[in-house]
Amino acid sequence: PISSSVSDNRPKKVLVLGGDGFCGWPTSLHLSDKGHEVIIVDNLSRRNIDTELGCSSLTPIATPQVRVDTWNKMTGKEIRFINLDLAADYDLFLQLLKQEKPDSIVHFAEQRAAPYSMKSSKHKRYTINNNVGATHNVLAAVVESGLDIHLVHLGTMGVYGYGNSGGEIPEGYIDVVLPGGREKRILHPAYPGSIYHTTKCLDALLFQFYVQNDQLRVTDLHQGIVWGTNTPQTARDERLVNRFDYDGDYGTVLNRFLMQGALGIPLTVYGTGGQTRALIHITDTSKCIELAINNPPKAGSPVEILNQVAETARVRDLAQLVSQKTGTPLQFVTNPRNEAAENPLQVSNQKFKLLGLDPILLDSAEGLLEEVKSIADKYKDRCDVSAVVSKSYWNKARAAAAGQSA
Ligand code: NAD
Ligand code: USQ
Repeated sequence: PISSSVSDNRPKKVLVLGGDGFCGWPTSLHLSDKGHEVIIVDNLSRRNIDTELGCSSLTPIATPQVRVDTWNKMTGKEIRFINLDLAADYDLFLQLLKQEKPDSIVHFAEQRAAPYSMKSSKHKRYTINNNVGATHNVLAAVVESGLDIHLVHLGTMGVYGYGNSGGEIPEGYIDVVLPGGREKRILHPAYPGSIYHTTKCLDALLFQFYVQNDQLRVTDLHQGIVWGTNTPQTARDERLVNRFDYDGDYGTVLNRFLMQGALGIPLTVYGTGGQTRALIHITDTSKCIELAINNPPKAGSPVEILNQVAETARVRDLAQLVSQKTGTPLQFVTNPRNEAAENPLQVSNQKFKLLGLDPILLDSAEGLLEEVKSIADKYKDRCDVSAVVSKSYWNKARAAAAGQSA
């Protein structure tokens, strides 16, 4: 185990909050496959946002009921699905905890797109209220239940910010000397780049408070950008297929480029493409979550923070990689976001490595890159090309530069 955690490989009862989403669904199947009892809690807000935006997953995802039924019949295991809004249905969630007494909660259930969070005041307010509200409800309910439940939360690399140069980003904390000479270990300063990323910084403060005040056991995973679609479990049946977001709000960079490459749409590099970001494949996301639930922090220890990343890469290098594979050219577009045009990024991922993760790296992921491209090719008739361009601007100046109104 890592310094402040204990190794506990027993099968567990796990609530997967947001278990219908891109990361949550494959993780639910992975945990079930490994012998854990899984209960998915999700209010299907992501599917409703697709309706709001007039787009949908490139892959035809089955309803949660069909997904769960297919898995249960195929494997003889039992995943349950509960439709509940974590930001609104506090009493129902508390009742669920008391009834099910889970060992662990994996919390994916937040509005996770930075561009969506920046669309308008309405979207900013929704993202803050939903994400911070859901996280706080989960924490308050764990305390009120009186149960010793380990909470594993999906945070983001974006809490550290991308404006800094030099030095490896540590896992969550830095040692400082305070005015007066006192030495202290503090949370790494937060430099969020969007309202969405800001919610993850606010979450981190809530965790710090509840761990200190109520001795909750909390693990916060600062995850990089996830790429890929299927995992060994979701590939087992068409009805288990994972979602594939490609639109300007929810599509993340490498999956977007692979999809654009497969369809011959010029690869939309924002600005100079000098932004460096952390990446991880969806199969490794699922593995990391199991490692986290099997290595909970000891009671009384600070929030356990791990960087859930495989490697870092520069956006224009990712575009070039995909361009070489597909022959689709790059298209440099005015950056709709307010972010550093160029940034270096070095990140420690020592803790997951110590726990045994051997992450998938792009250099040796030829087959997996091909797989995403072939999925995009298979479902290309479902693509709405008009949804590819990002229509979210960080501020009025950005919108004006792109010739749009914010
Ligand atoms: P997603 O939108 O596909 O899944 C989130 C799920 O949570 C959805 O199914 C949604 O319906 C549900 N949800 C949202 N608010 C809810 C609420 N109030 N009550 C109940 N359910 C609710 O997102 P994802 O890509 O699977 O990301 C999952 C988590 O991982 C997020 O917290 C995100 O911030 C984090 N993360 C994602 C990435 C990535 O690249 N996708 C990278 C780093 C971190
Ligand atoms: N980008 C392009 N072209 C595109 C799309 C994106 O150049 O077509 C650039 C963006 O400007 C940005 C970078 O690629 O510099 C990454 O953008 P992204 O949309 O892939 O990722 P981001 O907005 O940071 O958000 C995603 C997830 C979020 C998660 C975060 C992890 O949606 O939930 O928290 O990745 S991280 O980036 O490490 O903070």
